[in-house]
Amino acid sequence: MILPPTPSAIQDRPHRRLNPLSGEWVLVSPHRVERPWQGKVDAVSAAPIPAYDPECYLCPGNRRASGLRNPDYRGVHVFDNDFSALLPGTEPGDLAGPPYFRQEAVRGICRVLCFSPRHDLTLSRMSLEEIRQVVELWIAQMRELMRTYRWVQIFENRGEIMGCSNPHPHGQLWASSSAPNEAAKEDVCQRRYLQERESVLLLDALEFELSQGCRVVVENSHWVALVPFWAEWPFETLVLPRRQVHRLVDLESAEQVSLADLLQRLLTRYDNLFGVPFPYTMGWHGAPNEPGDPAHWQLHAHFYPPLLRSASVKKFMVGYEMLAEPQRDITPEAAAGRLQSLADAGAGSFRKDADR
Ligand code: H2U
Ligand code: ZN
Repeated sequence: MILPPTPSAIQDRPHRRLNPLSGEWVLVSPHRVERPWQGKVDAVSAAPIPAYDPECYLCPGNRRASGLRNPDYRGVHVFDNDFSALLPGTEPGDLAGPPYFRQEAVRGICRVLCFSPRHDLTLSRMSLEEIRQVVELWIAQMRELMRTYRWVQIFENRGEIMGCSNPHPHGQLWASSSAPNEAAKEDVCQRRYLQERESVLLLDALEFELSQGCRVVVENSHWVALVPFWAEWPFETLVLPRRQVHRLVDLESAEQVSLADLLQRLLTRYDNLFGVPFPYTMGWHGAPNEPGDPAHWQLHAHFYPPLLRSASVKKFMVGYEMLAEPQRDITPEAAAGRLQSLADAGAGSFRKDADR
């Protein structure tokens, strides 16, 4: 294995790092961290959230936009999205047209996954057993839909700042007959790495991360959460199983319990970072449902939090990022250091500055 450069050699100078999962570069500008901030500061909403909201379309017993009523559910609850972006009836395939206007029909289904009947909770503040049930739900949905669809994107979009207007703890899934861009890039990159090096990209990266330790945020017997060497978002993390696992459905029950523990601890650190329920988009990537050996794939979850330097300063991927390539100021090592210094016990207590 060829080792990446030690971060210390470039820690305070502009440099680019390659994301080997996407094949794309990110520009790191650590010297800009101290630049004065005169941009937008969003007000952080502090209104108390009730345990049940009669206006919420996810709370038990309430009516949704479609007119359908949610059951009086006690644990997790799934329903087909009333405004699905993908539809099951469509016949997938290439559509005729000139080469510069290529299009294909796509078949799919979208669902909303309620994590809890409690309107006021977040994943980070749910009990280990409740989080384990969410893990079990993700796996059950994946098992069902992987029979029909090529890709099942499970994700959670959390927080007003991410455009998620409803605080009720929930995620979504979109399953489709085609593999979307991010899935396709990761498939190509991991396949090429296996072909060229006869080893698995994310297992090699994890081994190196564990030997260095500087970007590791939380670990337990089965899982590791770290700020990847190539992270684009300031406090981005990657959640990886220690052994090779192709898909969520391959997780053993001990690994599912242990994942609940890791998620609770990671999300508590996120909440403690700026003392607010932390906004993020997270989602799972595993081997697509395609013929052939998925030997190049390692299951992982991405957490992409948008916050930059406080609870109210959001990082926008605009300007150079839209036209050239993503850029970050704080290094992944410094971001991991901040997350390492926070408490991960006492979910939701927003305690700061404890030992890892
Ligand atoms: P967010 O995760 O962005 O909050 O989206 C929630 C989803 O819930 C959104 O995709 C769906 C929206 O289409 N929804 C329903 O299915 N029924 C409703 O009554 C309102 C919202
Ligand atoms: Zn991924």
